[in-house]
Amino acid sequence: MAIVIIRQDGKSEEWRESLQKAAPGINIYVHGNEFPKEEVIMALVWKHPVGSLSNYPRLQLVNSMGAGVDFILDDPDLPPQVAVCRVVDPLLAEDMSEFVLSLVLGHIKNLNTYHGDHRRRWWQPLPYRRIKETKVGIMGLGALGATVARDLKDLGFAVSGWSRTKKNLPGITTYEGPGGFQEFLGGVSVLVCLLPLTPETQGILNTELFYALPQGTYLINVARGGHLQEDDLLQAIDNGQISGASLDVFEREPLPVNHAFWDNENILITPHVASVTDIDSVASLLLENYRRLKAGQDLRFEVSLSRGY
Ligand code: NDP
Ligand code: OXD
Repeated sequence: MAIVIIRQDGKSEEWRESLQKAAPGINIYVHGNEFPKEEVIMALVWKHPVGSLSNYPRLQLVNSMGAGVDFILDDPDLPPQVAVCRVVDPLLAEDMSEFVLSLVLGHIKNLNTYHGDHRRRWWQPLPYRRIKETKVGIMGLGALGATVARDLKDLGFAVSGWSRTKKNLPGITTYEGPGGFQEFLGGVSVLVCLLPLTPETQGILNTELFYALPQGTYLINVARGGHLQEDDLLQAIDNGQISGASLDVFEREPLPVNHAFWDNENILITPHVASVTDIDSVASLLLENYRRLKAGQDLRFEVSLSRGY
């Protein structure tokens, strides 16, 4: 029995070495190399090539090497009998929280605008906003969203959150389901998307949502590019309904060089780096799932295939 690592970013060998060091007795292979394919029962994947999973006739578990599983569930060659798991890791949540906090603070203190002014040698003081005057709305209160919400609240931000099912998070005003959505948006001056990408959340950042927000709300999308209707955002920024956006994720990554987002001064682009899985931090979780799979035990952080997350 064995594990295969499938990713296309050149980091497979680094992952294999770290995992192998943590578990010398387990056969861990890298997709694309020569090895007996029928040994593989678990695949560790990150944006794997479509079709690659069908090389493994005895595959039982596909474990995302990140928090999201949208790219796995979208794979038409995902064998129907396999379980799908994902990474939930305190360090991943901490990193996300620090990233979102940087973006929110940068926005309320006008840092992106000053960066542009600097390039033009413009000296133009702007009014700034204080933490205690800022309400941040978090879409998605899961492993990442709940941590971000808690940390922002602890710093003195007013925080509201929206999820599918009811939550009880101290100091955070929570709303749930489609019925709670409009109320959740009320009074928000920064909106953060931390939803998983599912058929229900695809395209949720759209004109209808933008105009349900207070005028001048700032958008932060650190979830998936598929949540955002890109033309709707450009229009809402042009009209002043949305004051600007920080975007870390895109429909097409890398963002094509001729994309309109690059030229928009109110959009801050980062290359999908909000929170990156740390090998050492998740090695034990991934190896534990392999052992559980072999022992026929419940897997950790298995996703619901019907719900899509
Ligand atoms: P979780 O599955 O732990 O949390 C998802 C949250 O979204 C839950 O609170 C869930 O509600 C809520 N949700 C799901 N569907 C709906 C819906 N239809 N309506 C309202 N709420 C909904 O995910 P994580 O927090 O671990 O990760 C979130 C996403 O962040 C990942 O899927 C990934 O795409 C992205 N990500 C991005 C990274 C980056 O670097 N940019 C890094 C890591 C992750 P409920 O709690 O009720 O189930
Ligand atoms: C993830 C990501 O899903 O990095 O973990 O986007």
